Amino acid sequence: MGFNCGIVGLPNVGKSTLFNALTQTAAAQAANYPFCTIEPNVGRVAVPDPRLEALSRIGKSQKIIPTSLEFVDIAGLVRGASKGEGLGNQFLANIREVDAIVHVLRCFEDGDVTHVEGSVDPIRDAETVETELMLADLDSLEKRALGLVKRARGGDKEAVAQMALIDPIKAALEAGRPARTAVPKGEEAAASRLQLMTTKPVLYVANVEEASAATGNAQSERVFAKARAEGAQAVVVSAAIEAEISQMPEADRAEFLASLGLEDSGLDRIIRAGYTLLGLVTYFTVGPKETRAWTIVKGMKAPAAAGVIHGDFERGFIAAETIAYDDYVALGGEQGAKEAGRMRVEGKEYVVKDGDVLLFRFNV
Ligand SMILES: Nc1nc2c(ncn2[C@@H]2O[C@H](COP(=O)(O)OP(=O)(O)O)[C@@H](O)[C@H]2O)c(=O)[nH]1
Ligand SMILES: [Mg+2]
Repeated sequence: MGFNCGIVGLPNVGKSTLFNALTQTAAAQAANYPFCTIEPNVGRVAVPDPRLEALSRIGKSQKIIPTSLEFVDIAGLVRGASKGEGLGNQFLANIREVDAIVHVLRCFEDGDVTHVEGSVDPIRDAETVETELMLADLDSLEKRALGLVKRARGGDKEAVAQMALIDPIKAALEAGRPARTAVPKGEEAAASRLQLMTTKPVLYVANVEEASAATGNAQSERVFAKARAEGAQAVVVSAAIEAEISQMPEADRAEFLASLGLEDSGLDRIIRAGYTLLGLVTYFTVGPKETRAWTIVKGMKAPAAAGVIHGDFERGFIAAETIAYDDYVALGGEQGAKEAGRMRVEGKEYVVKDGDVLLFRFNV
């Protein structure tokens, strides 16, 4: 499954610094994991998950294969992009293709790094970017509505239904609110087919100076307040520090992070937040060869989850032997869980939960 996050923001806010840190970390892992930079601006990175270590120790697996997430470094947007300024249309086309938006906001002061708007103000910057996205969405909805209105008048039921979805979204955009605020519950899938940018989930990344990496600063506080007001996620990072960490041997990282008062790297937090933002959850398979994490969409049933491994597993699905992560660890693995009656045999209607350790029975 190809889920991805587009890194978006004004020029010079630290997007490429973050992207490069992400892919360098991935490159350093490449000896162990099949991750890589797919194109110069597209990279696939491992989703850090400490549960893998614990499972592989118990299962005595030879190796660990984490699941992964794709990031796209999208060229900087400038005011007027929706009217074709800067890389305008190309930029917008790139954003339409991603599943979620990682919006980088400059919260660091640095006289040597030019700010396109002349001063550091992440809220103004966020609004500049959002305005361009909303204008472009409005433009594309208006074009879509033109054709639909005719069909709706002719009694086309599907067109009528689409208009009913589009009208309130258009009204929201005209009032300066993102499309996501006007999507009725249960209509998310239909709305996503409209290919709008402001329906996509957003993670704000407040890029602060090195000294504020652990605490954040006054500007990042404002970003968090904005995120809270919107029900969005936000993380504080220092892209400069992340770039430094990504060059370090794995063994030195924990100490360096601790010396800065950090528990984990900002990149790890971004990757995990991106994963959650996309509504993704993880299940595991554990065996002597490998302990592996698999990505599914929250709410997926067992046969579809099996299909992520192989189509045959889905077609010939019989059952899923299921052990919850906590049980697997507490009871010392499969055998212990079985003896304690904590291994369940789940059928076709079972909704797979985050952390399930699964073994599929299938027949083709
Ligand atoms: N001091 C400082 N400079 C940064 C930080 N993040 C990025 N920069 C600098 O800002 C400039 C633009 O960064 P870049 O990642 O290319 O921005 P992009 O245009 O958003 O891709 C570069 O000179 C970076 O070194 C940071 O956290 N602190
Ligand atoms: Mg860049």
